[in-house]
Amino acid sequence: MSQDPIYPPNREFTAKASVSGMDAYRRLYTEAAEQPEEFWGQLAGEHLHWFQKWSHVFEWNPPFVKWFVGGKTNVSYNCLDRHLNSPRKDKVAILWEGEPGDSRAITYTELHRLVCRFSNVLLARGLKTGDRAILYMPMIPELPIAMLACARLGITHSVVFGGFSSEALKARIQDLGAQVVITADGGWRRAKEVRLKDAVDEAITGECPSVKDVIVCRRTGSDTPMQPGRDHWWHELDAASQDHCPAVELDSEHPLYVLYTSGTTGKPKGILHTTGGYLLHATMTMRWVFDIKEEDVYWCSADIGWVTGHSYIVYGPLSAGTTTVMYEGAPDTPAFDRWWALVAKYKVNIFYTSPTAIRALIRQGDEWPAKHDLSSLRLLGSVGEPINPAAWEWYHRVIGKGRCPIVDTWWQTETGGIMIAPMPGAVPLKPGSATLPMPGVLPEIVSLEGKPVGDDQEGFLILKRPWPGMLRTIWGDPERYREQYWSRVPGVYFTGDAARRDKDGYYWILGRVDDVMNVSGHRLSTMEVESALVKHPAVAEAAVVGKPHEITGQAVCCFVTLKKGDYSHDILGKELRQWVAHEIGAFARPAEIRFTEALPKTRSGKIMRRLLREIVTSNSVAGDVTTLEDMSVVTRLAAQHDED
Ligand code: 7RM
Repeated sequence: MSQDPIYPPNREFTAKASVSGMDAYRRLYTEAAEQPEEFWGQLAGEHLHWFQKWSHVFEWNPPFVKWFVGGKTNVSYNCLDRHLNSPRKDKVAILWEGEPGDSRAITYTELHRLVCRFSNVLLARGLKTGDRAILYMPMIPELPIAMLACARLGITHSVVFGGFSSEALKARIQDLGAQVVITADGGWRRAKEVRLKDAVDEAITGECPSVKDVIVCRRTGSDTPMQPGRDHWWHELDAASQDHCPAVELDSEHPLYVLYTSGTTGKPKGILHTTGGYLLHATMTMRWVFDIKEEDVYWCSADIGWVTGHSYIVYGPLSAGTTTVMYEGAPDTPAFDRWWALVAKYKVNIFYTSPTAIRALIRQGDEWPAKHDLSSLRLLGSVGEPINPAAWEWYHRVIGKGRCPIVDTWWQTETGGIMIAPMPGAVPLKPGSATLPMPGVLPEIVSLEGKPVGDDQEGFLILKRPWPGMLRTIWGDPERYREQYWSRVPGVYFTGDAARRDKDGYYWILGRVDDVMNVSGHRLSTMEVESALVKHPAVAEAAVVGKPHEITGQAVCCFVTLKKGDYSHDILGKELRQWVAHEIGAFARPAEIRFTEALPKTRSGKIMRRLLREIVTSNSVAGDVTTLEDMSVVTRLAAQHDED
């Protein structure tokens, strides 16, 4: 294996960083590992407000954990009220831009007022602590307002991404037993209206007896039928509401939210996060990983419908008193420079996005970012997938102008917050590696028998200790929780990811375990081959799956999209096979290269390798495809196979 390039933190960044230098990182890490009670107890006291102090920092009855046992706090109070007695009261909390170009700057004082008013609306509808709300909304300020109002009252929310169908919405409403659905007439995406209220009507009419009220925010102003008695306009309820609403003193383990995520079966898992531990995890990682400063403008481009938006658009940033940017629409509307225009307009200092988005933008060419002044940026982040070194280098050079560290953050819906990532003023970066664990995170790479593997050996990534933001259970299914996460390797948390650790202790995430191929007895990650392919100048994106093969066990099958240009598929196909063999080894030489216009992706941007695997294996597609962004891609890929 060739020597990995290393980017040490630059001196200017380190000088101002809240954690400076490796010794400071190691001190934090060691303290958290050796004295977790003291470590987390001190941070919780310092960084969060408590109505009542806890009696124990944590209580671990595997696989169930409680953090800050007996403590009373409130997430909404921590994100809002506590900032109002400080200079932050007039600071912008949410800097929002709609896709059509409308915008709002909402200060902490104003956000607090809006959240209190909406909390009173919920109270007036008869909702109370312990009830559940489904939020099915576009990326408008009313979404975090509704989340914070629920949190204020102890109503457990579940945000359902606005791109989910009415069927997926129905399943989530039913599983959660929600009393209220909060939605909007629609939202704007690629200049088209996404009709949300229609989907709600389709989901609940006659099928969701738990739902008593539907609250509808007016966004697009389009014609929206309202069912008398059940449906209410947000602005009409708001007009009868008031500004004052105290935050309820909640138990530290009170259920804050449930977020549904796809598992290996068709039925989505409701991941439960609770109050004190979750908020501490989100707040501390904002500081450690994003090195957040009082004057920073911070932008995470995710959708709030995914966990990244929960922890790093809403709860983490607001708890840390940050100005958080929110953008409603698509990155290519009206043109491919929309994001860069926003960075320049709002003088964004920290930008956090996904490798998939980066690769899509690479494909459009460097002229788009070149049109805008990106000099406000000081830190870049990546999440959601392994970032291939070629995309990392582009992000670093073309967006960060070589000045900005890139924090590659590994975590999951289940972990609640960032788990493995560099502290940018301390940890030297290696493109493609999420680097080192956060304090309190004890990862290991093991075989299926649970034995640690050696340096540079591929294995299963597990976590040996509970952490504050850890999921508490799967909603309504503690057995599935135990079985999914704590039984594969008994007694430890099974991430479902493969990884290796190099001799410097750096973690290299190789992707989901089910994405690992075995070719002639060689373990080979789909990601390794993809990374090799996208290094080729003609390739925009690649997705690789193992195809059953008589002799070698599996053969490498690649789906490739190309950058603009004229290519002979015949010649390029041969060249790419040779290229991969050269980059990784002859055993990795792809059996097949299939050129395609697009890859099937989930709406959060993850390539659906499972679908591709089914296409190469059986040429048909079964199971849950509700998270798929564009089903037509799959139909086309399957059809292409028929022609082969
Ligand atoms: C935050 C989020 C979780 C899965 C996880 C990994 C993959 C996420 C990275 C990554 C390599 C990263 N939650 N993943 N971040 N792989 N490097 N920095 O994405 O629940 O939707 O997905 O995503 O496979 O298990 S998630």
